[in-house]
Amino acid sequence: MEGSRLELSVVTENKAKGVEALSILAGLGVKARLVLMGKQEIQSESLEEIALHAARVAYATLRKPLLVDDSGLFIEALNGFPGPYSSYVYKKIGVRGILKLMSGEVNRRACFKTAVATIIPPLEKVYTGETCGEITLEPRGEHGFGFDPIFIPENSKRTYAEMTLEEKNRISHRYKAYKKMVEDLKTKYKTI
Ligand code: ITT
Repeated sequence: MEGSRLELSVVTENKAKGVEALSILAGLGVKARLVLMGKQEIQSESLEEIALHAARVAYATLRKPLLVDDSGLFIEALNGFPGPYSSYVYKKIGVRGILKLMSGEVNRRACFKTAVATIIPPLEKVYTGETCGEITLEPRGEHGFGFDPIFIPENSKRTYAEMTLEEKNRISHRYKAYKKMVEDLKTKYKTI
């Protein structure tokens, strides 16, 4: 029954991230819509905590099944910075600022992580995904958003920004978290 199919609202103020999320969800067969709305971010070291809190606040307004995704880039040589502060750091210093912090650093290892919190009453749940790789010496590529031009995932020679959306979505941290989410939701809801 099409009418009773679950629809998830993807809540974010970052349109590029929202479009990417919708594309992943479409590929996983989930009906979703984008709600461009600022999320309330608590200060925490945990992406899971940030995502769940923001999802609860968004649910208080929307009152519809939703997901909030909190992601970040964790750079080993910088002790995991910018991690949960990625949004602020991206706005303040951008990819060039990160490359400056990494100048002369030989350990280029970094991981992108996503925590995606879903609220589908009465259930609340957080799923995580991670893709590791390396920080480049220079930004490369025009696709994607945020730190995509300076991140090369493992087993690739190209940055995320040099990949098409479909290519990134096959291997990304976000895809891995959403896939876990959809597999779990499918065990709970027949109508997803
Ligand atoms: P919302 O909180 O409104 O969803 P946001 O841009 O703040 O939007 P996040 O907190 O999840 O979203 O992400 C923080 C920053 O990390 C984001 O602004 C990007 O700069 C970067 N980022 C997150 N996911 C990324 C990805 O897949 N590729 C490149 N950069 C990403």
